[in-house]
Formats: sequence, structure tokens, C-alpha cells
Amino acid sequence: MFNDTIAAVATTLGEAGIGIIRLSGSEAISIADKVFRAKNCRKLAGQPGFTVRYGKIVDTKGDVIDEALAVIMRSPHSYTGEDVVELQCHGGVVVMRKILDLTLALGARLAEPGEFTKRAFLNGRIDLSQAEAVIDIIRSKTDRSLDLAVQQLEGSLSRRIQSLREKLYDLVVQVNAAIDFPEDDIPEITSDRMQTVLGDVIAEITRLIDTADNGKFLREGIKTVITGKPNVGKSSLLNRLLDENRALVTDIPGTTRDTIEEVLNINGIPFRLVDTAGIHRSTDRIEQLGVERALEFIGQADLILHVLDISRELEEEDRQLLRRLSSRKRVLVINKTDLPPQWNGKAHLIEAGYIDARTPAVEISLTEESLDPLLECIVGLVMEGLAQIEREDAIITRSRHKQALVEAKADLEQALETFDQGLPLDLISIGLFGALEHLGEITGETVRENIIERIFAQFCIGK
Ligand SMILES: Nc1nc2c(ncn2[C@@H]2O[C@H](COP(=O)(O)OP(=O)(O)OP(=O)(O)O)[C@@H](O)[C@H]2O)c(=O)[nH]1
Ligand SMILES: [Mg+2]
Repeated sequence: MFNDTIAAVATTLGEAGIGIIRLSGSEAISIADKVFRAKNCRKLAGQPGFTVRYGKIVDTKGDVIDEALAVIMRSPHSYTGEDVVELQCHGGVVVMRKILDLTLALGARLAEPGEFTKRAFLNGRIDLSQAEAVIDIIRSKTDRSLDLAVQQLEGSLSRRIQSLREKLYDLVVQVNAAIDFPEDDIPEITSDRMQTVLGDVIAEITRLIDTADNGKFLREGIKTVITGKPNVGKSSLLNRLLDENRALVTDIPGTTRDTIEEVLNINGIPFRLVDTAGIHRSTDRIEQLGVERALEFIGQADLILHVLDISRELEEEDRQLLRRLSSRKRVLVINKTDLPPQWNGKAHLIEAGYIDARTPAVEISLTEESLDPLLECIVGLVMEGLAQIEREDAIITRSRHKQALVEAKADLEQALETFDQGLPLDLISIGLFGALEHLGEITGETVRENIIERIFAQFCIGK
């Protein structure tokens, strides 16, 4: 437990019907008692947990600042595990600031970002993967990402990791017994059992690692970069996909200079769409910078929408991009089919050897036609992986978790090899301990302090 009491505005600062000031710590109730005057004149100190009182917020001179409800939760039955009071007031910027300042003047400390959740973790209410799920719930952009975050908060990942750790613990106990008491009558670990358990655990870790790429898509969104030479219709495509005039569209090549990012929800999957400057050689300094930025985004993209203009002959810029993107996950958007075609669309690209028949390509007119065929094509491309992970009960959504699993797996593979080579049991034990430690990083049992700091720094204040 911590000895100071923290306070923060838990709702967004702005005009709103209600705004909540949250207090947590051993003095939470006594501080609240100094600012809150209940209508029934009773002190909050005498109220049981999970009760609500109606009253007024008063300052130290006794002047009324606002009307409010006080919600009391007592340790250990609260979000943080400590005494918590939530003052539900009117959600104005000035009133919220005043009440918060009052609690700070009375001895509370302003909470750091994520500090309420950090206390929940350090007080053992939730583990680290659950704390991370709290941020994910707040940041979810689609139903599916929300489902995933809720599952993780409810412990789907924690349970899987714990069960893996328990299996490894059993092995460690047996291995260590065999090391410490070689002559005693302890059943020797049969090599069968060692191989089966290690093999099972490695297989299960591998399955979890396999969910990571698609899990990351659901949590962070699929970074989808729209590219092509100037004037082919990249910004028009962004606008049509978003169904709003987000980006400037003109018939002047080089209209888009900087990148524009927006999130689009397709079938519950978040796509982070990025419109970029047209790729071409330019002497204009600003345009050049735009092209550099575009190339950088292409480098990081999970999916590329490469737009081509069928109404103009293919140029060197088109060809270069076709070659450059040949090994990437991409959809070719062959645009402006309402105009007289200058080349033979997908068939030509196949004939000329730029793509093969399986490369997803859609011929379309952005001014006239429905986007459904294009959307189907995009979803089809990412669905396969997603369908596969949806059968799993735990999914890896963070690279921190994936990294820990990869390291645990390497340790176990090493241990298995050591065992197969008939090397001393001490060496196997080192591998098992290493894997236990890496798995523990996910749930927070063995994680380093600086990693914990980094995780909670991503939170907003008041959570
Ligand atoms: N006829 C026709 N014109 C289109 C179509 N799609 C886009 N255009 C026009 O093509 C021109 C260029 O469109 P933009 O969306 O600005 O092209 P861009 O690729 O973003 O261009 P830059 O930002 O300059 O690289 C505009 O005049 C659009 O109206 C289409 O399907 N058919
Ligand atoms: Mg543009």
C-alpha cells in the first residue's frame, strides 16, 4: 500500500453534464469529508462502501462551489484496492479545477498518468496484462478491438500464461530435486516426460506467437498506405473510403504534400488509412520532402493500396512502384475506368510480368462506382489471418508480450536440446528459469521497474 492519497479529474476536461474527481489512498475519505457536506449532515467516514451521498462541495471558508454526489468504495473492494471516493460534480472546466485544487490543498497529491491503475496492479488487484487491457479498452477504435481488450482484462491471457508457468514450475521442482538429492529415492524424470512437457509448452507458446501479427492489427489498426504517382486519385480514394471530403482533390499533380491519417472501420477491423504525396522525381523542395515522407510510410505499411490511372499511359514512376512493392501485401487500384483506357488494366500488368494472376487488383471509377468490390478485396486479404486467430481464447496484441514469448521459447528450445544431448541437469534448470522469468514479464511478476513506468506513462491522467 502507498501512504499518500492521489487525486485527479477522471473525466475529460471540458463542458459536460457531469465531471468526476477521483481520490484514492488512506486519506481519500477524510479529505473528501472536508470538501463534501452531505445533505443528511453525516460524515462520509461513517458510510459503508458502495454507497452514494448527495450534498454540496464547499471550500475551506464554507462557500458552496457545486452540488455533487459522493461515491464511496472501501479498501480492498475498489479499483485501486485502496479507499476511493469519486465526487460527481458538474463538468465545467473551472468548477472541476477548483474542486481538484481544493483536494490538493487538503493533502492529496495530483495523480500521475495511469497511477490509479498502477496502484491496482501494485496492490495485486490486476496483473500487468490486465492493466494494459485497460488502456486498450479506452483506446479501442472498433467493436472487435474492444472485445479483445475486454477478454484480456477478464484474464484470458493471464490464465494461459499462468498455466504455462505452472507446467514449467513442476518441471523445475523435479529437475532441482534430482540435482539436490541424486541418491535419494526421488523418481527420476523420465526423458519421455521431460520431452513431452517441454514440447507441449513450446507448441503452445508458438501458437500464441502466431496470433501476434493479427492481434496487433486488431489493437492498433492495420496501417494502410495509399500510394501511386501524382494525380492518379489517391486523395479521391481516401475521401470516398471515409465518405467525406477530408483531403484536397484537384486536377493539379502534386496536390497532396503532407501525409493525412484517418481511421476507417471496415467490418470491425480498424484500418489506419494514410494518404501520401504522389511518388515522382521533383526539384521542388517541399514536394521532395513529401515524397520522402511517403516512402517512409510505405516502408512501415501493413497494407498498401497502389493507385494507377488507366486513362494515362503507364509511366516510369508507375513501373518503378510496381516493382518496388512486388513483395508487399498490396491491392492495386486501377482507377478512372470511366475515361477512355490507355492500357489494358489488370490483364496488361499480368502480361507485362508486373503482377501474377493472384495479385489482388480492382478496376474502378472513383467518381462513379460503388467501392464494394474494393472493400471486399481489402477485407479478403486480411480476413484469413483474423479468422484463424478468432478461434483462439487468448491473443497476443502487444509486441512487448510477443517479445517475451519469443525469448521464453528460445530458452525452452535450448533446455530441450541440452536435455537431448545428455548434458548436466543444472543447465536445463537455467533454461527453465529463464523461460519462467520471460513469461512472468507478461503478467508482471518478474518485470523490471522501468518497463512498468513506461507502460503506465501511456495512460491518461485520472485512470
Ligand atoms: N474521371 C475521373 N477522374 C478522377 C477519378 N478519380 C480521381 N479523379 C480526378 O483526378 C484528379 C486527381 O485526383 P486526386 O485525388 O487529387 O489525385 P492524387 O493522386 O491525390 O494526386 P496528388 O495528391 O497530386 O498526388 C482530380 O481532378 C480528380 O477529380 C476517376 O475515377 N475518374
Ligand atoms: Mg492527393
